[in-house]
Amino acid sequence: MFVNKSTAELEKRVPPNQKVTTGFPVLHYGDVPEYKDLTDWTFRIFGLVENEVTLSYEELMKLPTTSVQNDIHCVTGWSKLDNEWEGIAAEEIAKLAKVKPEAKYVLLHAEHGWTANMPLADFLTPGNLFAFKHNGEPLTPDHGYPLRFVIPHLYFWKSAKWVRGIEFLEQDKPGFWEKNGYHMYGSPWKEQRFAWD
Ligand SMILES: Nc1nc2c(c(=O)[nH]1)N[C@H]1C(S)=C(S)[C@@H](COP(=O)(O)O)O[C@H]1N2
Ligand SMILES: [Mo]
Repeated sequence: MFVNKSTAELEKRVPPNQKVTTGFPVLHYGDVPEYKDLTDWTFRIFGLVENEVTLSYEELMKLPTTSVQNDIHCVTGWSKLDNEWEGIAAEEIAKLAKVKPEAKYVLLHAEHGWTANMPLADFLTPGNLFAFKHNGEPLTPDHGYPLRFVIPHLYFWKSAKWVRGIEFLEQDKPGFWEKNGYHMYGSPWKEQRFAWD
């Protein structure tokens, strides 16, 4: 299966107790949102910012875009290597609202009230993006259409699908899975799967 990759390379790229998959599993809680069109869709940047911003889909799509390649690691044990994503860099979104110096954490808000938390510094790590394409194709509804966050250095549950906003906070606040026993930070390299890890 790993014909093109040496064992040494895989050891470096695949965190402990993860298995590489060539498929793209679909995992989430609740229903896949359905959109007739995106005229009512908005993306809200709020919390500890100088200017709160609400973007329409059209406005969002006018922002500069970026492409990145990365590996993703789901807490259920699969990793998927060499994903190509196209979207808007996390820094680009933060810049729009001017984040206040007191902000130290972010909470991503997705459809149906689903949330995911992470430190601001992790959110801003170069390579993170709000993606609208995966491997050259628009995101499918299952994988987060029209927009999902991607943060490859944390378990994939932090990569909110159907993301609708970001809140900047002074204190860390558990998101959906974090309230349900998952780790507040979630590093796959340290195997921070559950709250007690
Ligand atoms: N809005 C939302 N985003 C979510 C989730 C969810 O339940 N709701 N699940 C997370 C989990 S646990 C994983 S592993 C990934 C799965 O993404 P995929 O279905 O594209 O593989 O999405 C994450 N993003
Ligand atoms: Mo997951």
